[in-house]
Amino acid sequence: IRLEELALREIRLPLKEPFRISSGVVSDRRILLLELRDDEGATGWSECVAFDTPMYSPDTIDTSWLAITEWIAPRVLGRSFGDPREILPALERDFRGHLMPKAAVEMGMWVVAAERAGVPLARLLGGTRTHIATGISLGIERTPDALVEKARQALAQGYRKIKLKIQPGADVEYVTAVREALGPDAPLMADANNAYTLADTHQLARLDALDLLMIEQPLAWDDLVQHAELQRRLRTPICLDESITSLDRARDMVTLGAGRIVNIKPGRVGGFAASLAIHDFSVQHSVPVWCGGMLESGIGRACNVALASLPGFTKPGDLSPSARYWARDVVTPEWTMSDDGMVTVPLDRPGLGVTVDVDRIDDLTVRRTVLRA
Ligand code: OSB
Ligand code: MG
Repeated sequence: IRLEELALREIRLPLKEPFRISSGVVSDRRILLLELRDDEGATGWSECVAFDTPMYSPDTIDTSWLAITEWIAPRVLGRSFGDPREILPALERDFRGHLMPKAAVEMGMWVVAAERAGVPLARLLGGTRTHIATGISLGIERTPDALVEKARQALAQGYRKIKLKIQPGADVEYVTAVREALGPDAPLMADANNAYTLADTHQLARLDALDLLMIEQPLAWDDLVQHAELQRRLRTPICLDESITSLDRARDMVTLGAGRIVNIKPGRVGGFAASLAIHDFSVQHSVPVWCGGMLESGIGRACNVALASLPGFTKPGDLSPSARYWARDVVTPEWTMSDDGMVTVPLDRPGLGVTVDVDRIDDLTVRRTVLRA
């Protein structure tokens, strides 16, 4: 596979409602999309999951744009790769960080490879599932009652996992209200996006009484050692998100006991090859994994759904349907969920499995640039 042309574009896609996490809020989603074309004319789309600001990881839309045009594109354009697994290593040599733009290019190359091979992306990756259990991630609300209302709706819609964003001042009281309203069997979890320190151990331990599936990334975004200390004091499993940026960090998590579950976001770890490596390692070590989300458009969602079809993804993913986020998505058909909370893996055509609505994307585009070999 040889990349001939790489187009970058930024679109603006307003979320139906602002999404608040402990470290920031997203409302008008700026999204960086890539269009790739190889030397035989096969094409593919991919999405860089970075946000407007470095509130989740150091990557942003603007630093990703710079990284792709200055350093990533020159390493892949016009160069032959036997397998998409060779791409991340070629982007890692003497080139630190910038995992989200690296991932966007790497995943785009997998999409092109799937198109060329005439197979669905999910199958090229080794996926075996046809339907994937879906969860919802609920942002921080102003009051416990407002959160209870959202959580009630989510349960009624069929979601198999309900994730509540928490922060100091909006934690035990909020989660308790939801637990009481939804009952003991509701599949609840919490995600703190780094809002706590070990000094908050006592407060976090109060969540143990609420029978959560897991607590996601309570401590610093790049920490493993303190999470290990915290996990020793909690009954609830810790799930790591921000801290797992590679297979090595997943190994460290297991070695240190820093967590018991991994949220895999391909954009966070440098793409599909790294995601597959973390998946395989986790299966070997009996660590459950699930696929996280980054408020992606339908393009990034297609990549996540394909990945989540692998056998080790045993917990529901943050794979909400298009209508949860957008008035109208950029793909057809839009992503939907059945009444029992399942998303169907599209296996009836090659590549992403959905049609990219280029007219809609053109309408939303605020800048575009084309790079050639
Ligand atoms: O931590 O998983 C996270 C959204 C923005 C930033 C961080 C996170 C999230 C989500 C959204 O939880 C998941 C989704 O795409 O629905
Ligand atoms: Mg998270």
